[in-house]
Amino acid sequence: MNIQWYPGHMTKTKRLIEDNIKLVDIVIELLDARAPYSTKNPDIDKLAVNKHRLIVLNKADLADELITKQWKIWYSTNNVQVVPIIATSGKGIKEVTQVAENMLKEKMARDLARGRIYRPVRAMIVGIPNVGKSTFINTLVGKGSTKTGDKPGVTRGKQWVKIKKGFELLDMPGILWPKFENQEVAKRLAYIGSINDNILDNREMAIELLKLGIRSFKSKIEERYKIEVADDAYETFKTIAVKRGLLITGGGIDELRTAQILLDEFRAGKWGRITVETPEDIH
Ligand SMILES: Nc1nc2c(ncn2[C@@H]2O[C@H](COP(=O)(O)OP(=O)(O)O)[C@@H](O)[C@H]2O)c(=O)[nH]1
Ligand SMILES: [Mg+2]
Repeated sequence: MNIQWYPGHMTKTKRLIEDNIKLVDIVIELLDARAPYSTKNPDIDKLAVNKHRLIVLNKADLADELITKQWKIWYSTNNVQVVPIIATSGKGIKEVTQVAENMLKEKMARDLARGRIYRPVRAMIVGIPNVGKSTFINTLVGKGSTKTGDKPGVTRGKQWVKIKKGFELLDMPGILWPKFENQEVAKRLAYIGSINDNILDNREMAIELLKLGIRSFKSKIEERYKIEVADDAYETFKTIAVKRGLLITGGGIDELRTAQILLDEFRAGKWGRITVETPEDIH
């Protein structure tokens, strides 16, 4: 298997982010908590150099709680704080603004001491497609906030949104690209539904996912499909197809439908809360 995909918009996107990053005090980077390595842009450290950084592990409702804690520790440094959230429900959102404000307190105090004109703290959201940037912005902005109008330097059509007193967010997220040259990463992005399905071999993808599952979360597959999981992924695939009655006329199993159902159910969290990579997997 070889997943081929190339984001043609990369250069343009990169320039846009470089322009916008200049305008903010803090960069909020969204990752998918189910794959916090694979959903991380490889160049963000360079792009956001000298900026305060906050990593948000979104979709925490779908991820393994224990592994989310490991990732939080893994990514935390003096400069980078990590907050798990559920953008769809709003859980953890308040903590994001609190942590951001805390990180910027010193800077604000410094500005004040130097007698500088008051100016709100500004943040922008970045992340690869499908990590939940739009959902997060919508939840964060909520009903109470107000658009503050165009300001010089902001790419036309973009606006600052006041989240609370002294805290503004660029209303357009920066869209980053994943580590597209890495096949292991591509597979994990496919599992969580972050790569367009029509460029994938779903059958192969579902069997690969089962392979990973047999290694790392066997009991969750057994519970979901009420089967005994075999060591061999294709055997397990067939067992699930038969159990679900996914057969074709004339005999045999409907492999395409089985694959689609497996992937859809996994992505919807029906196998349980699963993270497809741990910090240990990546070094
Ligand atoms: N389960 C779950 N789904 C989420 C969460 N946040 C976003 N989503 C879903 O993820 C998908 C992509 O979200 P979107 O905001 O469009 O991502 P974007 O491409 O980064 O802007 C949508 O179907 C959202 O409903 C979350 O915290 N939990
Ligand atoms: Mg979006």
